[in-house]
Amino acid sequence: MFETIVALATPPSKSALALIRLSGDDCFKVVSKVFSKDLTDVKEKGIHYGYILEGEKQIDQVVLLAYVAPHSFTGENSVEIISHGSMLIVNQIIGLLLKSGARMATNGEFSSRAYLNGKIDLVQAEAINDMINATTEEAKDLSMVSLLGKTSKIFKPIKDEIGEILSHIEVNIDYPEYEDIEVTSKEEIINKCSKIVKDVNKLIEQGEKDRIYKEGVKIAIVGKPNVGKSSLLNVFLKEDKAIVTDIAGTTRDIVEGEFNLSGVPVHLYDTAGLRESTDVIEQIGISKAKKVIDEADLILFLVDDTGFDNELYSFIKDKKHLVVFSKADLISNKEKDKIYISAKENDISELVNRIKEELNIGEVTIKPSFNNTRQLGILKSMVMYLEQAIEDAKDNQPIDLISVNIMAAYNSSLDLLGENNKNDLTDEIFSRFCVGK
Ligand SMILES: Nc1nc2c(ncn2[C@@H]2O[C@H](COP(=O)(O)OP(=O)(O)OP(=O)(O)O)[C@@H](O)[C@H]2O)c(=O)[nH]1
Ligand SMILES: [Mg+2]
Repeated sequence: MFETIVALATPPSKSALALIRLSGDDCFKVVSKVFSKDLTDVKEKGIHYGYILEGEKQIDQVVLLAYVAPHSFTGENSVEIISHGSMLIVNQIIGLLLKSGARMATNGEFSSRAYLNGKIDLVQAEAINDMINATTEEAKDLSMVSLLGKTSKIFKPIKDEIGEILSHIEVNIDYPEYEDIEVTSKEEIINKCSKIVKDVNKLIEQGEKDRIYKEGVKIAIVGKPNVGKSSLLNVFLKEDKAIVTDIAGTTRDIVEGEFNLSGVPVHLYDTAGLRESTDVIEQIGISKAKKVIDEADLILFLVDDTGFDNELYSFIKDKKHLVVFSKADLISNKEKDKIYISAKENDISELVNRIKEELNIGEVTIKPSFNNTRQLGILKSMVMYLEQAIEDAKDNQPIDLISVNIMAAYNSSLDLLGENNKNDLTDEIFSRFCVGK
């Protein structure tokens, strides 16, 4: 039996309307204590118009949606109250519901209940959070595919195939006297596992490609003072975010911005020009720049007509980078194959193309994919277990030893969709959700 939980599902600020949701077995009882209509015996879903009451006093005029278990998002009795969107009203209503027996929901608790009640699997639950956090249409579309259950669906045959191999192995272990079966089984194990490894590797490849649409990439602009780093950031962001002057050492702190590069959310960092400095503030800026360099997926190493600094370059050359020649409007003899930009003339098209090449950003095809760290980690461990099983089978190891790794792969496949015992790991996943979702 689940307690009745309550949370505001809309942003906690002034708006035309607000949506407060509740879920739990006693949900209708709790709500009836503060609503002008008695909903205790509600038998079917419906829309109710009325008042939230504190004793006799009308607190707000509301519309209330009642969902009867199991036909709700969580699979439990649920209510959505649409009130006027003043935080004063919202707090009053939630306060009354808490007094009537509800408790505040924790982050993601509604989704967690939907998962625990078997309404959605773990991949679908993760997709809900991804949908909410998506900043590009592509990221949102990829999440939608998983939310619809299509990603989980393409994985089910793989899970079933592993289960089937395991059941065959059990026959061998239970009836070892039939040697013939064992011989064919080992060959079969190798063939079947190899096919599954191939299928899972395809999923990994697809997921790795799609991952950047969801997670985004970090790009840092690095170089000597005054080479035009901040000017470049401003062109990318299409706003004058960073201060630009002709004084070397203008940027001290990291200036950050985000933009959409063909569907990939790019987190861009403008850094303090790197040089030996006795200025304490500048020194701090430079050490912050070094940290950003460490964490970046790609570095744009900016060079202007004052020349290429080998010492600085050696600092970034082992990281993924592009050498970019700035202030192209001042350069008359451009060399082939070099990347030129002019912030002054708003011309960064060549650089944009090279960034896309470097980060493998092309046209995204929206299809089912497992593209977050957890999912890809599980798929990779499945491959590892199955490859070990194949190797053991080739070495003619005893069948029960081979089965240990196949069993581990099977367990991983259950973890992927969250079909294994629902554990601490799932708590961790839901804790990243918003309250009210
Ligand atoms: N002609 C020309 N000048 C540019 C261009 N980009 C930047 N500048 C000039 O170069 C100077 C330095 O530009 P910033 O963008 O502040 O350079 P920075 O690398 O951020 O400098 P620090 O923050 O001091 O490290 C300014 O006077 C800019 O107007 C360009 O494309 N063409
Ligand atoms: Mg700057």
